[in-house]
Amino acid sequence: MTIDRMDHDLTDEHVYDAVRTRQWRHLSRRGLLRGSAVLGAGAAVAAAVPAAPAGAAEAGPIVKPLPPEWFVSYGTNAEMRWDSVRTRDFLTPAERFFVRNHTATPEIDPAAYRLRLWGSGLRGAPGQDRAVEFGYDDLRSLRAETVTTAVECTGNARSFFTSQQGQAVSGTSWKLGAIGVGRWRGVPLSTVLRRAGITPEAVDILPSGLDAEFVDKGVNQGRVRRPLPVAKALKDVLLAYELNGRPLPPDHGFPLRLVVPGWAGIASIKWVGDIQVAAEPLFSPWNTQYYRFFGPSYPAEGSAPITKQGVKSAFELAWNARLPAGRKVELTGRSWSGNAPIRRVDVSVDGGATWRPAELEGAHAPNAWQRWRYTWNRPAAGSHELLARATDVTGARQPDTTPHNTLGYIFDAVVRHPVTVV
Ligand SMILES: Nc1nc2c(c(=O)[nH]1)N[C@H]1C(S)=C(S)[C@@H](COP(=O)(O)O)O[C@H]1N2
Ligand SMILES: [Mo]
Repeated sequence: MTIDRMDHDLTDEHVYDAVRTRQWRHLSRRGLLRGSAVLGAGAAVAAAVPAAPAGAAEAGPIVKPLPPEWFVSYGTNAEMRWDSVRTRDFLTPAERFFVRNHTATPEIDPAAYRLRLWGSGLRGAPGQDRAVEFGYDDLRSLRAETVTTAVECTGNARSFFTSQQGQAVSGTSWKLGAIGVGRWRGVPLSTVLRRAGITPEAVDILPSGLDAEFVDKGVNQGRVRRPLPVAKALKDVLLAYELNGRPLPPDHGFPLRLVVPGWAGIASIKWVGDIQVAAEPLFSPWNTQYYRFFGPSYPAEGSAPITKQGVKSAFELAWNARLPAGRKVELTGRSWSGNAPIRRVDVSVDGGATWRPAELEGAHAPNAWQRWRYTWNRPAAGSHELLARATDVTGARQPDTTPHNTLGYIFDAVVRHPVTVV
């Protein structure tokens, strides 16, 4: 097998996933995956995931309060209500940040916590256990960096496949609230990898969470984990221990999580307990089995892995909000794109017949959202549908419909937001 990594920019999520998919298909066709030394211990099989260090008890699906005025709760997951967003706050407060848990928030004692790095991509005598550990205080004593970035679930807006397009999808029925923008502080992953003795031969890392193993339809998929290329890991990934100036809340990864700017939410592994560093490509169900498009218009084994989040917009309004008739109504909202900054946002207050530009507010921050406002002049009493359609600087614009995929990923079409004017 040729690993032609020199030809590709692996810091680009799309390129990385395309390259690894090709390798994965090649290896599976040749039957090289079972018990294979090619892939190292963390590859493919859940049984190869090392035991978690001590200190991870389960605290409950979600620990923080979920007041109904801030959240719509789905058991292990909870989305932010857009009408709870305060227009003046660019950042999402930690207590209002959406939660996506495959199982449940674990309770981790920071005094017992260790981050363990191991694998064939670390320096050490061949055949020896090349493992390096860091405690919580060790990590906090290293030079810190701060990064403002969104974390968005790839299934965000999934419910609109059904409500707008009449299509069946599986997974949490998110509206548009499975996104938040935080100011994350922590130690650059590059610092920790270098201290652990990463070698020039290392190609992939595989961070695993300390939450319980994920069982999906009777199959134990092991700990939540998804590989990252070393190129991205060394570029701008953070091992975060703070969100918006306070210690990470338990639900968002306390004591330590990855924050991977610009990549799908699943890359930002919470409660990270160990990181395999490998001189070979790594795979996990989260890049071979999930995060692909399945459905009639895709190959039976699924599309290439999904990476870009698309362009989306949301009004800072309740679903079926009631608005006053006969006056000026200030509509506010936000738009964001997985590709690039937002260039313009157009709003329609007549169900999509006519459009006018919204006024963009504030400077654009990379990997975050663009705020905007729009004045609706004296709406008439009755039911209306409000639409917002964003375009980013690459020219990517929200479409009217999104092609169906059965796992309901990347709904990027314009959302029709119902309101009643009284
Ligand atoms: N260990 C672990 N990390 C995880 C998850 C998880 O269930 N377990 N969920 C992932 C997914 S799918 C998303 S969208 C983000 C959500 O981050 P948040 O709950 O802090 O908003 O975390 C990711 N990291
Ligand atoms: Mo997610």
